Amino acid sequence: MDPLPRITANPGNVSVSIVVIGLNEEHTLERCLASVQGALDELPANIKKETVYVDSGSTDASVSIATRHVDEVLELTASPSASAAREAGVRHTHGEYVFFIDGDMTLDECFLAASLPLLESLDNNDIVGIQGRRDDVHIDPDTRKAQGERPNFFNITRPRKAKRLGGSFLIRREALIQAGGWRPDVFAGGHEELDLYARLLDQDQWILELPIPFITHHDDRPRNTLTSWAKTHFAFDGPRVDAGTSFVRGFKEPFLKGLIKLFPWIFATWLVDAITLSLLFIAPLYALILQGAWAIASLATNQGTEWINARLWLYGTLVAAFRLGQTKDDQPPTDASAYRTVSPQTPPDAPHQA
Ligand SMILES: Nc1nc2c(ncn2[C@@H]2O[C@H](COP(=O)(O)OP(=O)(O)O)[C@@H](O)[C@H]2O)c(=O)[nH]1
Ligand SMILES: [Mg+2]
Repeated sequence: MDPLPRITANPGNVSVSIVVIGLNEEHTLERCLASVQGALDELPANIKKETVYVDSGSTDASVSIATRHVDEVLELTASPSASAAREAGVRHTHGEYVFFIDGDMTLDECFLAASLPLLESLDNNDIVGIQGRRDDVHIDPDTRKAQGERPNFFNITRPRKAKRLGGSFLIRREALIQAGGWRPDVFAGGHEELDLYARLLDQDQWILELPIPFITHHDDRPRNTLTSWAKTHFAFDGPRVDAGTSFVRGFKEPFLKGLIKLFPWIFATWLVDAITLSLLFIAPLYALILQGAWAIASLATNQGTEWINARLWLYGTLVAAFRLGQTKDDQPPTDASAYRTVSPQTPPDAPHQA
């Protein structure tokens, strides 16, 4: 395969909607929205563009910053979550393609011009979106200075089907809607992207990952202390449990096939664990050998992280299963009643030429 797919198509009269979300992102939002505009400016003029920013009650200058940069600002009045915001953005826009980006990210100016014509020209139905090489910068929350970086977060060195989805990617609207869109009750940091991606994969649709400049994510969460690690992995209301919720849903709804495609090693490890557990009673030595062999196989195939993750995710899934058994599984509203338009500068029923 070529290192980069060649772009031969001349994009026709397609339309793209940019959905930016944020909650108290005044430090990064201006840069984010300017970078989005820069990337839109690189697109051919015959592509229709619309931009929407969705907020959920920011108490800082986010909303006023956004009103200067985008076509529309929506404020969610119910169900404040990143996924609810993205879903509201989807429902309020009309482009055949939707591009998501978080207010704490900046976009490379070439990404849309490279990815949109390519996605438009792909006629295989199983690739429905594109993401590029994401760089992360860790920001000290107090000083707002960069503390460190993690370039190429997903380690993309060649075009491939994405293994993970972040908060930013380009996607065909039709595929997104068909998969059921964003789940408003899956929370930020709680793997809402995993939840969506598993449903896309369940319908045999993938996001293509290209080694091209894409976004920089400015992450200002406190990190790497033992407490933050423990909280991430073992809190009853932590992301591990939220991810577990997607697993439980995957079994119930089901989009299990999508989850297995995303995490084959985790499911295989669960199976091996189950066999080990049964063997423990009849032939303990074989149980040990099986676990040892599986651990070695995991390391040898670079699946060591998944081998550990399997146990963390089992924890999250068990807690989530227990939770869902107790609570009603209701979806917060994301229709028009759930948000208000702050700056209706464009007619809501038609994408417009930027
Ligand atoms: N509108 C809206 N945005 C949110 C909400 N919660 C988080 N976000 C935004 O969602 C994005 C992702 O959240 P973040 O905390 O950075 O989690 P990350 O995915 O781990 O980087 C950021 O731009 C947040 O500002 C929310 O309730 N409403
Ligand atoms: Mg973030």
